Amino acid sequence: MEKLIITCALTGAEVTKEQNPAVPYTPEEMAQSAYEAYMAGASILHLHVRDDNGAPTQAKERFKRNIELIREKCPDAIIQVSTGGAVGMSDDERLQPVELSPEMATLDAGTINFGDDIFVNSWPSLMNFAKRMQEKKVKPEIEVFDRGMVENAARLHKMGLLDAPMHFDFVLGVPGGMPATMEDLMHMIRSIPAGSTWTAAGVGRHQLPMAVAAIVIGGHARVGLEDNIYYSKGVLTKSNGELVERIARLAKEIGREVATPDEARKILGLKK
Ligand code: KMH
Ligand code: ZN
Repeated sequence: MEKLIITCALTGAEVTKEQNPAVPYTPEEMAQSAYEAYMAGASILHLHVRDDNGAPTQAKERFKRNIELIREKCPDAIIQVSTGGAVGMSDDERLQPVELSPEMATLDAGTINFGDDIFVNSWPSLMNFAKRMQEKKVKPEIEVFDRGMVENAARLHKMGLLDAPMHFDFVLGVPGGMPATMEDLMHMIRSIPAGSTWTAAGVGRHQLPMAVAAIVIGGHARVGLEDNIYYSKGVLTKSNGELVERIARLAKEIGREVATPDEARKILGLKK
């Protein structure tokens, strides 16, 4: 099996310090949290950023500041910006961090119910996001919340808007999306084009079992406070680093080595 790429989703748009004080908001907190995750074995840092009040923002300047501080502490980490942002943001708002030409950005591949909200990603939007990433030479991580989204990605690929090999992130356990079961994960793995790579991101209590499944099956794993604020049932996690450290430790125990950022680049076909 190839080495395991660990992605850390540091803060997201939905979780708050009221839920877990370890959720980073400021650029300084983000850089420290990124550093701990990186030192524990994360090679990809999935970024949302917050404004001075802790609210999610896609402002380019705020992303730039966060990335600068993260770069000082994690010089070779792969930066993956979110273009999902938060529910209700416009496409133009969401696309701003792509202008900074990060190595990777997320491409949310369809519309779903998202808890009480609707996360809107219309077909014209998908074409727009894919085209912009292609123009900026940013590798998309295709965020898949449901099976039909793999078909959307395949259609974008046919149209020449998504380049192979594609990288998918299966987000399992969002209320409104596919559940986090082994059957669902296996079905998703079988549905993606040959030669693609994939990551599993379980939400809430599903984070650990989905990451372990990915280690065993040969995919890659995403953990972090964006998706889960607990270490175990009823016990808040102390940090992103703690969540990454456990996955790195389990991978080693199971006999799967953890990829460095440069090894992750090779696996994903990224040029530094
Ligand atoms: N915050 C969610 C609405 C992504 O990063 O691309 C979307 C999200 C996915 O977090
Ligand atoms: Zn995200």
